[in-house]
Amino acid sequence: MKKGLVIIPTYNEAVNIKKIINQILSLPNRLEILVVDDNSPDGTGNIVEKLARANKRIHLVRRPSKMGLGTAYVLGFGYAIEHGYDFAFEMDADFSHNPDDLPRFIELLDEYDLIVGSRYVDGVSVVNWPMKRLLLSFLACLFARIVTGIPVKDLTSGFKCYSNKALGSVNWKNFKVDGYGFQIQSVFCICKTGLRIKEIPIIFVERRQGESKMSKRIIWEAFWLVWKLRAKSILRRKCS
Ligand SMILES: Nc1nc2c(ncn2[C@@H]2O[C@H](COP(=O)(O)OP(=O)(O)O)[C@@H](O)[C@H]2O)c(=O)[nH]1
Ligand SMILES: [Mg+2]
Repeated sequence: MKKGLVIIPTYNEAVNIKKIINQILSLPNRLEILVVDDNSPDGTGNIVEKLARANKRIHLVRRPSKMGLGTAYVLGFGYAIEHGYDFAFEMDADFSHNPDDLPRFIELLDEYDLIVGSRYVDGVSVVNWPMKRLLLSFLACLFARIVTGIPVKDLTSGFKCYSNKALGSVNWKNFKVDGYGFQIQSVFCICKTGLRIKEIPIIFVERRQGESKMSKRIIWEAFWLVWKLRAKSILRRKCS
């Protein structure tokens, strides 16, 4: 069986983390989990530390302060490469991404190097978002797709599975972006290497517990990034 890692960045996810870890561990794929916690004031790190002591499939990296989603993923990808995992997932702790979807991604790894869980591939599959947020996200993805020319409908998705080949094809250390920008640039870079990408439908459910950490700064950062990536494409510069 291939060895897979699910990377979950956390900041104040004490209400969700134990439940999501247990659900992932109960899947037949024998996945391992890496939580990257940024010293969450609500004690998420302590909960995971306790779980990790009792189960070797759970790993924890604690950082001293909130350093952003982008660097948490870069750390996780480095960990996956260093420890010889065959594939790695990006996933939120808040149940917006359903752990029961993970096997559907894994089945496609023989054919594809990046599998993107998509809200916009089969119509729109988002539950519990106000119309304004849905429109903003949908239009942002459309805008990013048109400007970058990358044929993926949900470029800001944070539910993705990378083969070790995909992880090794990108210079993650040069990524300077967070949140949505990180998601867009990761697909962009892998697409430019010519590796195979597949989008599969997921049902995205807005978090029921805890708070979103996305901000206006992260949205603006992604807006400017999209134009930078377009320029890189035209000038045939490296993606990162
Ligand atoms: N380690 C770490 N995790 C973060 C940070 N910001 C957000 N997260 C986590 O990243 C995931 C996605 O963030 P979330 O707030 O749900 O964003 P949203 O889904 O776009 O509303 C969640 O598991 C958060 O706990 C951060 O600065 N550091
Ligand atoms: Mg979320």
